[in-house]
Amino acid sequence: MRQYRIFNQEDAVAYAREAAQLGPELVLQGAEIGDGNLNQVFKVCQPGQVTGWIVKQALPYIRCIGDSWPLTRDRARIEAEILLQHGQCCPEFTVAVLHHDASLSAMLLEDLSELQVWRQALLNGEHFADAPVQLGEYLAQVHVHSSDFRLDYQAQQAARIQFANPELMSISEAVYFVDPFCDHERNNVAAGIRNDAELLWADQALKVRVAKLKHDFRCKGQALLHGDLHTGSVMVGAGKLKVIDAEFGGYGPMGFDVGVLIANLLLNLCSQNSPPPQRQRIKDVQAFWQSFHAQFFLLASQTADPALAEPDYITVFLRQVWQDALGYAGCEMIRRTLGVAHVADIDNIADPEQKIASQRHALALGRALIMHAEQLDDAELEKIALG
Ligand code: SR1
Ligand code: MG
Ligand code: MG
Ligand code: MG
Repeated sequence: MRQYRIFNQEDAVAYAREAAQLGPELVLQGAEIGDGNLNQVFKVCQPGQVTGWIVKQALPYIRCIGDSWPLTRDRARIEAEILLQHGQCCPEFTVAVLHHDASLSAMLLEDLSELQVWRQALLNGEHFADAPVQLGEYLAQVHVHSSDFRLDYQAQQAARIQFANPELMSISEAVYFVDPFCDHERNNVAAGIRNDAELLWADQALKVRVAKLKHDFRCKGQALLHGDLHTGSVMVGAGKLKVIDAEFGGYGPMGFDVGVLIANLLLNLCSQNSPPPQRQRIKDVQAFWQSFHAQFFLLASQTADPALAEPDYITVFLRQVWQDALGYAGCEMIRRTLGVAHVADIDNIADPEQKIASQRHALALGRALIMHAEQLDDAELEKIALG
């Protein structure tokens, strides 16, 4: 068992050298490149090389808040185990974990430097046409393979225990379903939308629906979720896609992952001020859902349990996943506008009036998704998203 210490560059290089069995003669350099909310991330490579290895280490607190918000380091072990599990179900689209060390709260990951973060690509106006379809395939694979559609009763119960992630999932519960729906001190509400936020906080019908989504998030343990599937957790390149950052994973409703991804595409839509990229985001959402639906249907039809394999049942099941997803998408849109963690798509808008308009758009669309989840199919989404 190693003694935990917060890595500096030299520590990260030493860990990578040992974990990848690189030998003492190889010259390596390390640099901290993390821009996420939680962890340290180092890139380790040979001088002059573009690609090397990634070292990710959990701090004993939330990085973006500081040591006033302590957090279990065991999240690194849990994340590594979830990524390994997802990698078994869908190696093509899951980042490879090459090594992990629970005592150091560290893992060695494949370096994806040839890819870029999808959120950044969207901000740059770049279009990766395959990404929504690939993500639909990824999510169907990881959801079906960790669910009742593949595991028998005992195996599914054991998996829920094996991948229990109570500390991180209770943070999600707070930042998705509690803080943004009240005047919480953790919130980050821009002055220009304070009135809009107060109207939302007084909306009793909305609160009842959010209570149901929150309750389901805790009780509806359908599949081993990624748990934070926003466009910053997806790396894209020509024909290639990898999903990273599963520290918020654990058993929960499938619609949560589906909805978080949809919401982040719609948040990008809200940040745009011209129809063509807005329409493209709607098409991305539709392509993602249709891909997820088709792949899920195929995989679920192959389940050993004849009741679950019944096509009419799978259709009903997926209809409910879609409705859940719209509700969770609405929560993600509202929490990324009022809560502690925003998205660059909207926060980076330079023009103050356009930024407020985008935030209002996100709040209104988020609310509509939660309130009208039962009435909307993916074709009808365009009408309410574009207003
Ligand atoms: C306080 S943690 C806030 C958010 O950061 C991560 O990226 C997750 O999205 C989490 O909800
Ligand atoms: Mg990240
Ligand atoms: Mg993350
Ligand atoms: Mg807008």
